Amino acid sequence: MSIVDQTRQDDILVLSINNPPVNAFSPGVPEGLKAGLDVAAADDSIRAVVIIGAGRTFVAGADIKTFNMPREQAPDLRGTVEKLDGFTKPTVAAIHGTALGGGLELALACTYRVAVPDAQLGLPEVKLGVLPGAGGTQRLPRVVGAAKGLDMMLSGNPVRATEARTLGLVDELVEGDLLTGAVAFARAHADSRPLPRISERHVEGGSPEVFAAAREGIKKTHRGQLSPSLIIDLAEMAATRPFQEGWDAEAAKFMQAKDSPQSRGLRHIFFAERESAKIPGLGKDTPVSEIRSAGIIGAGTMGGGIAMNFLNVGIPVTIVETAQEALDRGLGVIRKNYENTARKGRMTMDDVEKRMALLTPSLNMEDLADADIIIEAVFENMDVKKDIFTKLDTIAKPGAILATNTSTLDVNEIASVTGRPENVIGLHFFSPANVMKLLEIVRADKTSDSVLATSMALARKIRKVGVVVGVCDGFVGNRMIHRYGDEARKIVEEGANPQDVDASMNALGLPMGPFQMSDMAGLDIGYAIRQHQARVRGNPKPDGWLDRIVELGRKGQKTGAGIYDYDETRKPRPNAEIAQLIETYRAEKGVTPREISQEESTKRLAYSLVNEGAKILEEGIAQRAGDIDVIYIYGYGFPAYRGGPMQYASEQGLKNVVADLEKYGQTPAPLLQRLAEEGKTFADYDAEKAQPARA
Ligand code: 3H9
Repeated sequence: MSIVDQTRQDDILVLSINNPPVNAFSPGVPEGLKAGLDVAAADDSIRAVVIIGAGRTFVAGADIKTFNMPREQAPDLRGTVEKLDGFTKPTVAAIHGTALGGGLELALACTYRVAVPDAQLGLPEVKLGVLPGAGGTQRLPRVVGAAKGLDMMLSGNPVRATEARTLGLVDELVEGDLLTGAVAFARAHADSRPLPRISERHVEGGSPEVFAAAREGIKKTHRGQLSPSLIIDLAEMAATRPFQEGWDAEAAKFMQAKDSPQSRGLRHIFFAERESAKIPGLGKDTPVSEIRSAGIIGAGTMGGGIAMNFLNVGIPVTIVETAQEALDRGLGVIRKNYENTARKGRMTMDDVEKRMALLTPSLNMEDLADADIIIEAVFENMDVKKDIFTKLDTIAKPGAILATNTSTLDVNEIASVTGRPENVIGLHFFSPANVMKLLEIVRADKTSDSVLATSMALARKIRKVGVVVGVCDGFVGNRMIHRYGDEARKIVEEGANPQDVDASMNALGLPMGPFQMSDMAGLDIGYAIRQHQARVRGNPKPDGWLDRIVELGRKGQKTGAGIYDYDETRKPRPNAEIAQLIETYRAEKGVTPREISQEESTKRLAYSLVNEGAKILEEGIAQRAGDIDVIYIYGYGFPAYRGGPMQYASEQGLKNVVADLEKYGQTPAPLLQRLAEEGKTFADYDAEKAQPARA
């Protein structure tokens, strides 16, 4: 079978695109389609053409891997679309699976579109920092109107074929075999003339107000991003200018967006996320067990949030506490969370009850004897955790996965108290655990491949992005964030105020700076860690300016006051007494405060993450730099359009990063230094590492 297969069904030519896994528009596809159209044009006995995808889907878009190719070598999607639009016989796109991006643009250039009811149609380019570049910005609004077109292109979310039919995007739904239905449709319309062409239509509802509202909207939804504003400009052209003008402008703006660091960052994350699901050395035949029931120990904020993930996908949960009151409180919070969601219209009260019915409260750990997985989510104390795992070892059925939600403690030590360390793993959820998409999957020394593979599959099932990490203090995310916190406190010590430090990270696109984040997480946690580490290392009691704030009883948002003051709106307000406390602290330490620019603050903070990340990579705690980026985007709010901290550093040039680290008194990690000297990026490092594994 060639990449575009031609078959005849009497008077209809069927062009079947066969480019697994998702029939992306890769080299060979445009050539195949154009050749098929030439055959159809030259043969009078062919009355119409059907274009269909082989396998599981129609075309899921341009091949993103070809975005780095020189323009002349990239697959000619626009040329194919132009040829289709000017074609003199009817063409029918037959859609199943997904018609996304360039795939939908291809379909929009056909005369007609038919689809199976559960097909998805959309223009998700904005999620890759680009814009529909093969006529989508000009054709979609001409079919669905200005407002809906903008909504689809700015959200990037697809619509189901049933909705697409109502919108006029699909001409007919095919209930039975798609190819049979599409051929019948093509035959029925083979002689209909003139051929309807979307490029000849007008945009409905394209008033200046609609575009002004869209421009206002993206300030909130896509702050700091390039491609959404280009999309609006082009949709406005579709409404106000001749087709050809919009079509030409689209080509130029597509290139502008594609060549931006933002698009490189988003494309990097698209592939890094998929790569993070792959574990080198873990064979495809590694047995994966089905998780049919879960046990959770601890009904606090974390335990409750974790339970919700299971309930949401229909897995029954037994949740264990030591006291009835704590159990009641935990269940109450879960119910309230669901009821709030129902109030917002995102689930029905019936759904709430169904989920709650899957939840069994218990005061007895013995009730976990049948659970396929047991997750411990009690407070961070090694002795308590060891005690729980010792008991679990006698209670859990053979083969059950025993997981700890520790965020810092040594999973090997926890596993060592059981007689089955191969079944023990760390599953580090991020707070709020029912919302945050990240799951750090901590592979301990003796964790079996099967337990690891089952945990990865479970992550997917409960709709998390699972990333495998190794055992060390804080694993990947928190180990890096500790260095970042240290640097943030140092910058204040040297002269900046906390709000300027936070603003320097907001400027990079993080919704919260380091101090806003620690106020939210609770300052007492970091305080306890610093005290503990000092004790362990035999150091004097820590007495930083932040420790002094905590000692005033200001523990962050939960006490209404931390580094900032808070009211019910939870908006941080700087406090004059805190400013004074910091000043006094500097004076005591003999520090003469100096002006610190936003640029310096941003660099020092971002690069402290990167430097620790490089050490983590060298130690093999993270498998790839891309994994670290995925962790930071899904767990810490690092903006996806920067591609994560490691990709951001690569964009800045690792030579420059090393020079800046040295300038600001940090010692660059050896790996960072090596890559900088060799003129490489972290992506090069990942590729280097992947090479022997694939060979
Ligand atoms: C575009 O079209 C620009 C045009 O407007 C203008 C051009 C001039 N390219 O996600 P999965 C790979 S922009 C290359 O795990 P699922 C993916 O990496 C594009 N590769 O499966 C993975 O590889 P591997 C607009 C692609 O079933 C494998 O396919 N389109 C592409 O969970 C399976 O993917 C989009 O943005 C691609 N376009 O989800 C759609 N797509 O196995 C992006 C996938 O080696 N794609 N791969 O890891 C998706 O949203 C999902 O992949 C899809 C399937 C929903 C299709």
